[in-house]
Amino acid sequence: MKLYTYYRSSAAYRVRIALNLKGIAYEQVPVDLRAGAQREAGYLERNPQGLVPSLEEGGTTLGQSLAIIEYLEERYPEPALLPGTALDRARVRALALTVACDLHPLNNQRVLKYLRGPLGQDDSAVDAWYRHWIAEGFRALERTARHTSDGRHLYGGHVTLADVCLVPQLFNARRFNCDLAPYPTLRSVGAYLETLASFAGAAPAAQPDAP
Ligand SMILES: N[C@@H](CCC(=O)N[C@@H](CS)C(=O)NCC(=O)O)C(=O)O
Repeated sequence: MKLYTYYRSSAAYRVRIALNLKGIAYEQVPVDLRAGAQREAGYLERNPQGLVPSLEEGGTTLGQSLAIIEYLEERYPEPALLPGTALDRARVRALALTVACDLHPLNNQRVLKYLRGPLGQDDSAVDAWYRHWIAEGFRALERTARHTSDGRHLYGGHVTLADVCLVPQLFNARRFNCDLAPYPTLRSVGAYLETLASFAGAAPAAQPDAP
């Protein structure tokens, strides 16, 4: 398997965590987002959206981190990233999608670039935008986590898809100096998960394309 990735991409970071958790060997192909490599013709053939990650296997390429992780979950069921009952699975997916659908896309590089470029916003406006959407998403996650978390995982007592989405988003929020004080449960979960080898090995600083 080949993962097209960028060390600081939180969507790629999710897939790296899932691959590590499942013990799947893979090769990394770095796509330098700062240099615009995601918009080069060769990469667009693989991923028409011009986004990382993409996962290549047996001549086929998949995009969208959550679709990739669900594919891995079906192919390599152990350890399971989704719990045993339909209701629990729906709740875990709801937490994961809060990050992946409602928070992360608003703060993606191309969105921030559009705010800065065509919409003429300065750095302080863009930072305010970024922090606003982190706060909106994290407030809701924290509120839910108070009922679902054991202090080490976002949902229940095992690592799930929700954790795989949370940790990269926490990394991103710290990078943009967001105030995380209002989210003690999220911080506690992140602090524990970051000690696990599968998460630590997927972290941006541990990637071969990190500067
Ligand atoms: N929903 C997509 C999001 C992918 C995404 O936004 N990737 C970002 C990096 S985290 C990217 O490639 N950005 C390139 C750009 O904005 O030009 C997924 O989960 O895979």
